[in-house]
Amino acid sequence: MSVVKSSLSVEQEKKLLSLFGHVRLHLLYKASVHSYMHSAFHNRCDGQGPTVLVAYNKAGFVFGGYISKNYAQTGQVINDDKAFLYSITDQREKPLRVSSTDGQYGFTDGKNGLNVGVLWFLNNNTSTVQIVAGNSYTFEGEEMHGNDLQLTECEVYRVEDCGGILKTPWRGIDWEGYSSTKKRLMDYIKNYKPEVKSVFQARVLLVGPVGAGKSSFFNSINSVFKGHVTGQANTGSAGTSLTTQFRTYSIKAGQGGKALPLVLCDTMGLEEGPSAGLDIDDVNSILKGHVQDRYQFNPSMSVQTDAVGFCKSPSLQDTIHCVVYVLDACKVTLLSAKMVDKLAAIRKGINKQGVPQLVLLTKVDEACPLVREDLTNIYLSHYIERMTREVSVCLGVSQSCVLPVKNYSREFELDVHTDILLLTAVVQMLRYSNSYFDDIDQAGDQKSEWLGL
Ligand SMILES: Nc1nc2c(ncn2[C@@H]2O[C@H](COP(=O)(O)OP(=O)(O)OP(=O)(O)O)[C@@H](O)[C@H]2O)c(=O)[nH]1
Ligand SMILES: [Mg+2]
Repeated sequence: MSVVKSSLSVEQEKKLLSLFGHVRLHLLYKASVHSYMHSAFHNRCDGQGPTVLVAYNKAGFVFGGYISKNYAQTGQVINDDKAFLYSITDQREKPLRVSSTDGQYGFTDGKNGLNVGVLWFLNNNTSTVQIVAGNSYTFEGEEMHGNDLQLTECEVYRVEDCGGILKTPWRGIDWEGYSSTKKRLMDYIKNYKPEVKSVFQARVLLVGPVGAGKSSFFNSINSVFKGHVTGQANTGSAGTSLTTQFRTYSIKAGQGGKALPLVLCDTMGLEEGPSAGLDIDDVNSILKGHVQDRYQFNPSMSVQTDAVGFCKSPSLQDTIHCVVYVLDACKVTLLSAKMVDKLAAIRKGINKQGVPQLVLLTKVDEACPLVREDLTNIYLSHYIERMTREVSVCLGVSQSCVLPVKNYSREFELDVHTDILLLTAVVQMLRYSNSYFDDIDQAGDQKSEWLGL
């Protein structure tokens, strides 16, 4: 699975977004990857609801059209009074926006690409924009595209409405006294003691699709306790999992400080295919403590009992005390049926072992423009609230188990609001680990049998 990336620069994206309310853009189609063929475009863009076409030319113009209705290849002229053409250049501070002078004529829903007003993109399966007769959009060619109709790239994005700001937060947090909140959360973590004598550190397993932000979460927590942004675990974007070893990360409370009573276990990412990425048997072996630090996963084979790094007789300290599903908030609505089934099967196995489970919803900054502007909007964001609800339904956990966070990804310096969300998530992980220890305490000697140790 290759990663298709937007060609919009940060500045261009900002200008494009300024044409809408609170929306996020999801890239559906890119000509340099999927070709200029109509069929490639329609396969990816039909039935997707509101979309915006983004065309690029050598003259430096980014221009195209927004339509608020589905492409469906009806061959009809569609009444769309929200449709518009736009143009962005480095020279212009604000985008040019041209609405239809006649709402009756929004765009033509043909089989041969997209025709908004006089601009016909992908006509004849080529990168040349055709000018066709029609006067419902009025503009100067020089202003719209610099009279350069040869495209260097063409993309289509689904435009997703994020909703606005809620009147009351959907979850409470003390942003006001933020420095004392951060200290209180850090102290809780430093002073936490597992409720079972033989265990010194709660072991929390991070599982989730490739690129969801598992390794970044460890880096982020490590950064908070180090006092500056660090990148011990490799992170990034690749088609398959960047993390191929099982890693158990201990975190020190400051430079030269004591190890925290927490171990974050980072795994290879989950993939859709049956014999790709981490699988259900791997998760079971990890849960029971058989897999040691730096075990090298083989994506096409489950954990091998005779491999280096396989522990035959694990102790309670080696087992997993809390599982955290890590999911990208931007991709919640795009989780494939195969991935949902895989997660459900993993969850079933974990339920059997009685290990508490939480969900970490990452990349909230990318998912909601209001949160990107100001992280303290997180519990006021309609969109993030909706995503936490959707995730809870999808995985069958309660909404209170879903923890939205922003990992450190491109920053050099710490930010106190980012830290508070990250630390809040860790505190929940420790509390949930405690409920596992409570169960063990109550079960007494039966515990080994339960765990199958
Ligand atoms: N903006 C933003 N980017 C993030 C966030 N979390 C992770 N990223 C970025 O997402 C990409 C993937 O993150 P990783 O931490 O490598 O993901 P992973 O789950 O460990 O992926 P694999 O090891 O490949 O399974 C990286 O480029 C990160 O910088 C976040 O909260 N916000
Ligand atoms: Mg990773």
